[in-house]
Amino acid sequence: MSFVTAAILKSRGEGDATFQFNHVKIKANKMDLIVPHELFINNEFVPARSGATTPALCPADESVLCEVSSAQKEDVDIAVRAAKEAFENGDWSRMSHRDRGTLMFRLADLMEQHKEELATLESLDSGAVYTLAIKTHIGMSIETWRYFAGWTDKVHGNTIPLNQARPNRNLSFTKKEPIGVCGLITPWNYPLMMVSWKMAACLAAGNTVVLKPAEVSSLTALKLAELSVHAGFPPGVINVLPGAGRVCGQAIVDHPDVRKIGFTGSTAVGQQIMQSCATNTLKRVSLELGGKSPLVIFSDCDLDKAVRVGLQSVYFNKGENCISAGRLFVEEEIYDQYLRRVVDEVKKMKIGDPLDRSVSHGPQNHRAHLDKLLCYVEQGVKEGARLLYGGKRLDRKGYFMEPTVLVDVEDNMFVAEEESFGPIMVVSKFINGDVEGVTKRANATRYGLAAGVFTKDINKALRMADNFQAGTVFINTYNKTDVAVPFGGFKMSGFGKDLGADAINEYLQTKAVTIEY
Ligand code: TAP
Repeated sequence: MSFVTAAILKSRGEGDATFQFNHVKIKANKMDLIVPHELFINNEFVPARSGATTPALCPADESVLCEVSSAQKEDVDIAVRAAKEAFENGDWSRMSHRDRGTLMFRLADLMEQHKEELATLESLDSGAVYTLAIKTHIGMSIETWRYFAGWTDKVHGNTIPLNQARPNRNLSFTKKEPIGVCGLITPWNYPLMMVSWKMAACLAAGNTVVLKPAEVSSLTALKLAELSVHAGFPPGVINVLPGAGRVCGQAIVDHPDVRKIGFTGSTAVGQQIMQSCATNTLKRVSLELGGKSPLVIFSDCDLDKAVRVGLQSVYFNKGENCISAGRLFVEEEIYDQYLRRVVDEVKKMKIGDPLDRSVSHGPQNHRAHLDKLLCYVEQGVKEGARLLYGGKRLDRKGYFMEPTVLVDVEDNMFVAEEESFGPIMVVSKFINGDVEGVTKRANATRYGLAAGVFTKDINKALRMADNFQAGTVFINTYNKTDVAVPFGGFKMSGFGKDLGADAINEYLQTKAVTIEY
């Protein structure tokens, strides 16, 4: 019997009364949600040793959804031990690559079956509008698991010609091996999707995982953990530890038995993590960090599309989008017209309960983030940017902010340089026909996550694509990501790729074997 057959037979499929765990029941969206809220270690939900918890707040009405266990250093030690045992001695370590893929496909199928539940939970916990959560937050997560499940049996090395030790001969070959226990640390903007981008690639490569999701939005990561048990993942392969970054995250980063960190979050924390990895245990690290992505709109574009997509480039997921267009550069000739049309469209956006299917703009993820965004607008106006629309918190319960348009932004202003990570369009004008000048201005940022251009002149578009200093470039579109396309930044937006074939390599190490015969 193969290991995967054994694992599946041993697995506690849905409805198996032997898999019991503490959970809360939440009624929402005409559903009864079963929500795990404790740490997930070695295929069991357990409270933090210290008993510490933090409340999970619903950003739409500021209510407490549940108390979530908060991992401390001692919990990290236990989880890493479980992950190490699973990697070195467990069923996972003996399973064939293809069998690992089978488990990942099973998990994706279960996610699909629980899609509405997952999307509802994501919406409640992060403020994402349900229609987007189902398509992007959850839909793309499922695709990601399937995409990387397909990679599990396609990882292989090379044979390499080398100098012979005559009269004998030699042969060298390389093997791509998993690294071991990997620590994954993720942000709150697309909670389950950020987890899936990293975890699926990491497991497809054969590693085991200790994940720390963002403390403010960890519920879908715990639900994923529950589903992984039903799918048949052996104990210790996936461990999920909600907790504070400076406590639980730092303990994962510092742990000597964690051999790789996959991190998505801010540049400041990424730098700190890289420093810790270098100083303490010299572990490998990949960093997906902040951005301030330029979008250049030429007057020879399809204006209807540039308005529609321009709005999406900023307000998608209420601006809590790493590749969000942080600056729009609009050619002088169409500047006023473009702004007029943008404001007309922004006024039509429906703000409200994210579970309401007609709503397109939900609340910001948490209170501290909303406060930061309001200060950001204030600072922009203080430095001379013109507030064309919005800029205020809505007078209702929940962390709602008006979609905002700041215009006439000069290059040296705070809002021209810093990422907002919120629904704030920052617009500057450029001189008619000044391709070189606008490219220079677009690249004058320490970040390099994404960039975009709208023009019907394909020569101009491709030249811009050549010259943008960014890991992702969009031409006459924006936000168009796909599980098969590598994703990651240049400059201070980090290094290492999520998605696509490149992502698997982030979680593999190469071993060279030489034989004499
Ligand atoms: P961060 O504050 O950097 O937090 C990211 C994660 O790191 C959280 O889980 C956080 O824990 C944890 N963390 C904080 N300090 C830590 C430490 N000392 N050691 C280990 N872990 C630590 O970012 P955020 O506010 O969640 O997310 C927003 C940022 O992420 C933006 O800059 C955005 O651009 C970037 N982002 C980038 C991408 C890509 S793909 N490049 C995608 C999404 C977001 P807590 O739970 O305590 O906060």
